[in-house]
Amino acid sequence: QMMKHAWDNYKRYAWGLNELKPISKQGHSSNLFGNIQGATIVDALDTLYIMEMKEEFKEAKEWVEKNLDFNVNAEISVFEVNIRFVGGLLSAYYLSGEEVFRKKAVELGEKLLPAFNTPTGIPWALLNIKSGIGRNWPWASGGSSILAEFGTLHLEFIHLSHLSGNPVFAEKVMNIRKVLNRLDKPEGLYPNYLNPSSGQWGQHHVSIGGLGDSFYEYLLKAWLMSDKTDEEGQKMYYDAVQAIETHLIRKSSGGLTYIAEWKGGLLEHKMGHLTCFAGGMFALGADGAPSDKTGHHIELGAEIARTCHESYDRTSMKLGPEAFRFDGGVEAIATRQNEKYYILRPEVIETYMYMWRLTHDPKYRQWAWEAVEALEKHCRVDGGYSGIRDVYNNHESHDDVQQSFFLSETLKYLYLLFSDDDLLPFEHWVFNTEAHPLPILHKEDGSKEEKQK
Ligand code: DMJ
Repeated sequence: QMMKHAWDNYKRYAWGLNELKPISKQGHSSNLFGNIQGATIVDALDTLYIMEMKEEFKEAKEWVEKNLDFNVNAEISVFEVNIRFVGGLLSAYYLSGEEVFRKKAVELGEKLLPAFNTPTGIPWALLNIKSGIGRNWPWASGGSSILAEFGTLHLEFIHLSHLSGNPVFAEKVMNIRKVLNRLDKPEGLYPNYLNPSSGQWGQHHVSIGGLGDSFYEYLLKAWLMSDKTDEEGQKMYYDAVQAIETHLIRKSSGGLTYIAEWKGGLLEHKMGHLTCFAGGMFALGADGAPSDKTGHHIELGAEIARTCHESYDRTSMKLGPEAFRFDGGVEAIATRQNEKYYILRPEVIETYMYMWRLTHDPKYRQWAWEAVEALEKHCRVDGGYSGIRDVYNNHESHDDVQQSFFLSETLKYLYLLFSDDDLLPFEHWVFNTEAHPLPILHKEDGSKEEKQK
C-alpha cells in the first residue's frame, strides 16, 4: 500500500522526472544526476518486481525502453549514478531477465569509465558523460576524491564485466584496492579523502557514516558476492572493523554503544543516521569473522540497532534525526537544529531487517512497525511521502521531497522484514548500497545467468 501510494503519486505528478515533490505536486530535480532523468523509475524497478506490482513494473520498463537516455550533456555524480542507475538496472535484469536492462546498464557503465582517467586511477567524483571530463567536489579536502564514493563501485562494476564480457570494469575497481593497500593508514583507519593525482590522503577525518560508510560495506559484500573467494576484500574488511572497534566504538554512560567520528586522533561523539547501517553490516559479517568473534559481531550489530532505535524513540515523531550526539549531557539526541531532520532514509530499518533475518528476535519487527506507523502519521501526505524538517517538533514541517531511495530502500527493506526469509535469501543475493539485489557469483557457476532463469 505504501509503495502504491508513493509510486502512483510520482506517476501522477512527476512521471519521467527524477523525484517527486509531494506537497507542491511536481517534479524534483537533483543535480546529482545532471540531466539524466527517471531516477525514481530506475530505483523502484526491482521493488515493484519483488512486490509483484506487475502493471507498474511493465510501465516502468516501457519508460526505460523508450526514454532512458544517457546521450546527454550532463555532469553527474559517479557514485550516485552508479548505485541508483547502474545498480537499479542490474537488479531489474537479474530479477526479470529482460535484456533491455542489461544493455542499458552496460551502456551507462561505459559512459562512467572516463572517470578513472586520473594519474592513480582513483576516479573523479563528478563526470561530464558527454565530454568525459571529470573533477572533484570543490568542498573536498585538497581536491580529494571521497572514500565512500570511489569505494562504492565494486559490486556493480564486477557485474558489468560479468555481463558484458569486458574485463575493463573489474580492472578499474581492483586497481582502487591496489592504491589503498600501498598506503599507510593512520591507526589502521581509512581517511575519507584521497587525492587522485598524488595518491595521498587528504584530511585525516574518518567516518563510518557520510563520506566513509559504504566503502566498508562494499569490502564485506565484495567478499560475499564472490562466494567468499575474494580474500583480499575479506582481509581489508575485518582489519578495518578491528581498527573501528579500537578507535571509534564507544559506550555511553547510559550503556548505549555508538560509533564516533575521528578527526586527526580526536573523537567527535556524534553518530549519523547514515552510520546506523553498520549494525546490519556487522551482523552480516559475523559469519566470516574469526570463529571466536562470530557472536561478538552479532552482538555489536544488536547494540548498534538498539542505539539507533533509541535515537528514534527519543524524538516526538518516533523518527530518527540526521545525526545524534553523546556529549553535553545528552545521549542519542540531536542537539543542533541543522541535524534534526529526517529525509525518509533507510539505514535504521535496513539494520532491523538484517538483525531480524539473522536472529529472528521479534523486537526487530516491532521496531520496524513503530517506524511504519510514524511514517504513515508524519510523512504520508496526499501527494506521496515527504521528509520532515524537525523530528522533535510536534507539528510536521515537510521538506517536500520524496527521495528515490524511499522506494528503492526504505520500502523494500520493510517488505523483506515482514516476508519469509526465502524472498531474496542471503545465500544467493547481496544488496548494493541502494538496496538493489545482485546475485552471488557462485564458484561452480559457469553461467550464472542460466541459473537465475
Ligand atoms: C542512499 O542513496 C544510499 O543508501 C547511500 O549509501 C547513502 N545515502 C542514501 C540513503 O540514505
